[in-house]
Amino acid sequence: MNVALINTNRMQPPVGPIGLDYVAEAVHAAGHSVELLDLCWEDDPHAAIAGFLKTSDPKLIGITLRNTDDCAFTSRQSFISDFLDLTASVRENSDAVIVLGGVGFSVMPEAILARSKADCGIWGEGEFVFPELANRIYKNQSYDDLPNLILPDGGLWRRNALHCGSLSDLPAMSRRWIDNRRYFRLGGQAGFETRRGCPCPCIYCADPVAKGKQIRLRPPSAVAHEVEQLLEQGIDALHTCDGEFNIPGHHALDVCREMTRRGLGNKIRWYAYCSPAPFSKELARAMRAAGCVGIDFGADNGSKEMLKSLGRDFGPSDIVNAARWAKDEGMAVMLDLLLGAPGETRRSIEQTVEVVQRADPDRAGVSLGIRVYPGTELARTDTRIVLRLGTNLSTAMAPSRAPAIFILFNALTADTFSRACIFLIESIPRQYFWLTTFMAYSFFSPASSNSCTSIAIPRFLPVVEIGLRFARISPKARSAFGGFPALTFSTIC
Ligand code: B12
Ligand code: SF4
Repeated sequence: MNVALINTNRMQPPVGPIGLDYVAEAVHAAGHSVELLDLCWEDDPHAAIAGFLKTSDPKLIGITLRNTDDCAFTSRQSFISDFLDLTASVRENSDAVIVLGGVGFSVMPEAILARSKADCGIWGEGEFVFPELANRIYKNQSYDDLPNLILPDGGLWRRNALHCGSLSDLPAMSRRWIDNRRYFRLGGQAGFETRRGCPCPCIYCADPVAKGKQIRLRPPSAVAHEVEQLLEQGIDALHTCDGEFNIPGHHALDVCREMTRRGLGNKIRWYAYCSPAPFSKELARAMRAAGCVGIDFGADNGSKEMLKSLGRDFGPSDIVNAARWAKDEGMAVMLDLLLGAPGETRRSIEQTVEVVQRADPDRAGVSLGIRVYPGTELARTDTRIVLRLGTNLSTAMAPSRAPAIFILFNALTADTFSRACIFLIESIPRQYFWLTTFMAYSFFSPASSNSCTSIAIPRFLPVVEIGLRFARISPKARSAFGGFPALTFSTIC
C-alpha cells in the first residue's frame, strides 16, 4: 500500500526530521511503499502538498510536528497554526487516513487534534504502531484498538494505552529517506538516537510526557551501524537525539566503545546533551575516544535547594566535576541553565553564578523563566504557585528586581566574557548547537501588563529571558501560541 509521510518543520536553520527517517524505514520494512514530502525545502508548501498528492495516491498519510513553538520567551513563535493550515491542505487534496505524530504533537496531542482536520494521532514513537496501522488499513480491518492511538470518541479524544516496543526490534536504519546531506550542508549536523524515555522526576520536562518514562536502549551495534550509514553519505558531524545521552551511564559507555571499536572516533565529530550525573572520568574518556567533541550539560541551577525543587538528582559539585572531566579530555563544555523557576531567589542566582564560574565552561546558556508544558509536575502545581505569588505581576517583576538579575549576569559575563558568554551561540559551521546569536534582554514591562520588551545590550550579547508567570495566559501570549493552553512562564519570586 502507498503510504506518505510529510515533514512540516520549516524552522531555520534546518534540522532533519529524523523521526520520519525512522518511521519511513519501519513502514518500508513492513512491506509498504513510502514516499516522503519534506516541506522544509518548499517555497510554497501548500502548492507542494497539492502537487505531491496529485501524483501519488497514498491511503495513509502521516504528518509530523516536531516543535509546537520555539520555546523562547523573547520570540514566542508558535508553529501550530501553520501546522494546522498544512494539515488542512492535505485534507483538501486527499481522502486518505491522516495521522498526526511527532514529539511536539505528543506533548499536547488532544488540543492539536481538536483543531485539526486529521483522523487520529499517534502519541510517542511511530515505528511500531504506524506500520501496523498501515497493515490494518490495507487489510480493511478496524484499528481502534491499536496502542498509542488517539481517536475521536463522542466529540472528545480517546487515548489508547501507551506501548513502548523494544528498540532491538527496530529495523536497521539506512538513513536514506530524507535528504540528510542537504540538512547537513545547511544545518551543520545530523542527529542519531541511542535510547528513549526518561524516568527522572524533573518537574518541568516534557520528555517523559512525550516519550514515556520507561528507558529503552538501542543496541550499540545498531547505533554504530546507523552512524556508518550517515558517514557513507559524507556526514561526519552529528548530534545525539537523546534527552540525555548518559542516562543510563552504562549504555553510554557501551555505545562509545562500539563506535570506537569500529574506528568511528577518528572519522566523526559529535555533540551530546548530557546530565551532570551520572558522569565520570571514564565516560568522558570513552566519549572523546568515540569522537565526541562537545557536551551540553543540563545543569539547570547552582543552588542545591533549587536543584532539589526542580527534581534533579545531582548537586552543584556534580556540575563542576562533570565540566572538569569533560574539559580534561579536550571536549568543549556548555552549561544550560534554567533560572526563574518557583523558589528562585537572588541568593540562588548568586550561587548559580558561582557554580558556573567554578565549572568554567566554554559557554553557558540561560533560560530565565521556564516553559510550562502540560502533563508535567510543574503544570500540576502551577495553580498553587500562582496563588502563593499572588497575581500582582507588577510587584513580582518590579523594575527594581529585574535589573538586579541583569547585574548578576553582567558580572558573570564581564569576568569570563571571552569564554563563557551567556547564551552566546556562535555561527560556527558544523557546531549547530551553538548556532544563532541573539542579543537582547527581554523583560516584562510593568507599564503594559501583557507585553514584553526587548532591549539590545550594546556591549555584548547575553540573552536573558525573563519568563513571566501569567496568572492566566495573557491574550497576547495566547494568540501568539495559536490559543494553546501550554504557555506560562515562571518568574523570580
Ligand atoms: C536533539 C534535539 C535538538 C538538536 C537537534 C540535532 C539534530 N541534528 O537533530 C538541536 C539542538 C539542533 C535542537 C534544536 C531545537 N530544538 Co530540540 N530537541 C532535540 C531532542 C533532544 C531530540 C529530538 C530528536 O530528534 N529525537 C529523536 C527522534 C527519532 O524522535 P522524534 O523526532 O520524536 O520522532 C519519533 C516520534 O516523535 C514519532 N514521530 C515523529 N514524527 C512522526 C510522525 C508520525 C505520523 C508518527 C505516527 C510518529 C512520528 O516517531 C519518531 C520515532 O520514534 C528533543 C527532545 C526529545 N527527546 O525528543 C528536543 C526538542 C524536540 N527540541 C525542542 C526545541 C524547542 C528546539 C528548538 C526550537 C530550540 C530553539 N529555540 O532553537 C530548535 C528547533 C530546531 C529546528 N530547526 O527544528 C523541543 C520541542 C518542544 C515543543 N513542544 O515544541 C524538544 C521536545 C525539547 C524540549 N523538551 O523542550 N534540538
Ligand atoms: S530533564 Fe533530562 S533527566 Fe530530567 S526528565 Fe528530562 S530528559 Fe530526563
